[in-house]
Amino acid sequence: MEQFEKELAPIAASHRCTLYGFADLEGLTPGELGRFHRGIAFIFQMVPWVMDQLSDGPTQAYAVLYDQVNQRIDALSAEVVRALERAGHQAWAVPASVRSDPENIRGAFQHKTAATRAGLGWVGKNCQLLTKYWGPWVRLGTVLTNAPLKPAVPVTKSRCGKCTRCIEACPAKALQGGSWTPGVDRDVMLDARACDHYKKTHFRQFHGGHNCGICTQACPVGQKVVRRKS
Ligand code: B12
Ligand code: SF4
Ligand code: SF4
Repeated sequence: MEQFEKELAPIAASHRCTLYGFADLEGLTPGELGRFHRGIAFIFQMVPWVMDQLSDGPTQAYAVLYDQVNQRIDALSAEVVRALERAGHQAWAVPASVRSDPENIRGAFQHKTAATRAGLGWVGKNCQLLTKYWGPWVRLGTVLTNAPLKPAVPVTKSRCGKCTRCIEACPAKALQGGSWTPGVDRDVMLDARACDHYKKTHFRQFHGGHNCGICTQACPVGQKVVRRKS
């Protein structure tokens, strides 16, 4: 595994991946993905000035960035799968943003699960992954594998404290106020249908209603990034 780990660092850097870590996913991968007991979780920071302009909804700059970062996530994941296969392992790249189960509004595997298990951050009251440094101003990627990677210590606690800024900011009243613990039902934090409906009715011009980010912009942990950069 040492050889693969040496190869991974320059591959991740060449796609401008901000952070990555190894996750123990034993028992967490459903159905046909059950063969994969490890994950590599990737974090891609978003451009601060673009994120800071989302207080009234998505912008053209955000829609473009969303596309570009998704392409970088998928390109990095594909290259990492190839590197793992060359080393004799099986691997599968979770798509950056594909709703494979439209009925239940879910993907095939949740990037946030890999990220918390890889010790990279927690799920906030905005139902998004926050890192200490970038807050929720990040997008995520995941490669699932059966390679015996040494996993990090998972994050198991929210650091949101008493803050409620994202809940107050959401125009759809989709954020429910619940705090995250590993395995808690999504509904405790987010009414996914309300969020989805709001985006589709108000922001259809941006990727058919897949963009919003008002709650992401409002987060004080994200806002710190702007203050650090100015
Ligand atoms: C479907 C989908 C949506 C749906 C449902 C959202 C949801 N939270 O489920 C809707 C349309 C509402 C949506 C909206 C948005 N989305 Co969206 N979406 C997805 C998608 C494609 C699948 C999510 C899914 O499967 N949900 C099912 C539920 C059960 O899971 P979840 O909330 O994602 O994650 C849960 C688990 O990870 C669990 N968990 C965490 N750690 C652990 C540990 C253990 C042991 C266990 C058991 C569980 C567990 O906690 C979470 C909450 O319950 C993902 C991509 C992906 N494959 O992950 C992007 C994704 C979640 N979306 C993303 C974003 C940015 C958005 C929006 C801001 C829109 C935009 N791009 O402008 C909004 C934000 C809404 C919000 N406040 O959360 C990002 C989130 C980035 C981040 N920092 O977290 C993702 C990860 C895409 C990406 N590649 O970065 N989205
Ligand atoms: S992304 Fe969803 S939860 Fe966040 S502010 Fe927009 S509608 Fe509300
Ligand atoms: S706005 Fe506050 S409560 Fe919401 S995710 Fe950020 S720190 Fe947590």
